[in-house]
Amino acid sequence: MANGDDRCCLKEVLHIFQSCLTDQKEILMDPYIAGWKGLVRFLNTLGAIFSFISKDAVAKIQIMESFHSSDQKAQYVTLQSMVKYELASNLVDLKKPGDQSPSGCRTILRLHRALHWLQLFLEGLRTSTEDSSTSALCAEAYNASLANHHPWIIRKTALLSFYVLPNRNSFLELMNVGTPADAVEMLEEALPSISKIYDITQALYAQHNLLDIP
Ligand code: 1PW
Repeated sequence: MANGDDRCCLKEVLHIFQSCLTDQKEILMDPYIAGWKGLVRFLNTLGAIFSFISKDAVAKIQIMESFHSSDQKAQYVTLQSMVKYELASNLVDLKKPGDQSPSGCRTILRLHRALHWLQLFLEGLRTSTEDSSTSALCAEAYNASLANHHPWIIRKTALLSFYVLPNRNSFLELMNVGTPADAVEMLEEALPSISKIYDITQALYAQHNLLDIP
């Protein structure tokens, strides 16, 4: 569990995600990836069992970082510029990934679905009563989002890992923003940005028929 400098940074993470949004409703990729890196640090404070979940997120982050250090990095400044560039250059893998390395569009789609899970889970936590079960809230959020895209074996492992989540008040305290009530207030303030990021991404991917990239 969390201790010392590894203590949870969820408030900062949510603030980093807030900084993704531009006035033109574009999504900046640098803070999006930085937000995910923070989320991984947070997941790792939840115990070793969550490393199964964070491992895949780390792999996806690394793919995105390689685009950011490539010659084409200027195309990856915003989500919108990435989608435009990859579609125009025929880089989006509409068939199952084989030899070709995964596109940015495919990789972000996975993180986008996972962000929806986080959003639903934190929203559930925010609006739940003190005696609610964190693992049940997490499972409910997972079943309503990411689970629909996972095979049986991953669903089973994910649902099992939720059992180790601490109770609601301890979880809210792990967020390191003060009392559980302070944490709920922080979520109230931060979650609308996460939901905006989700909605903008969802609409952009729907517009370009990218929601089912295998
Ligand atoms: C406490 C709340 C936590 C919310 C954080 C979300 C982390 C999301 C990572 C879930 C990963 C589960 C295991 C990996 C599965 C991959 O097969 C799957 N990846 C995702 C992100 O769904 C699909 O990626 P793939 O195999 O198509 O490259």
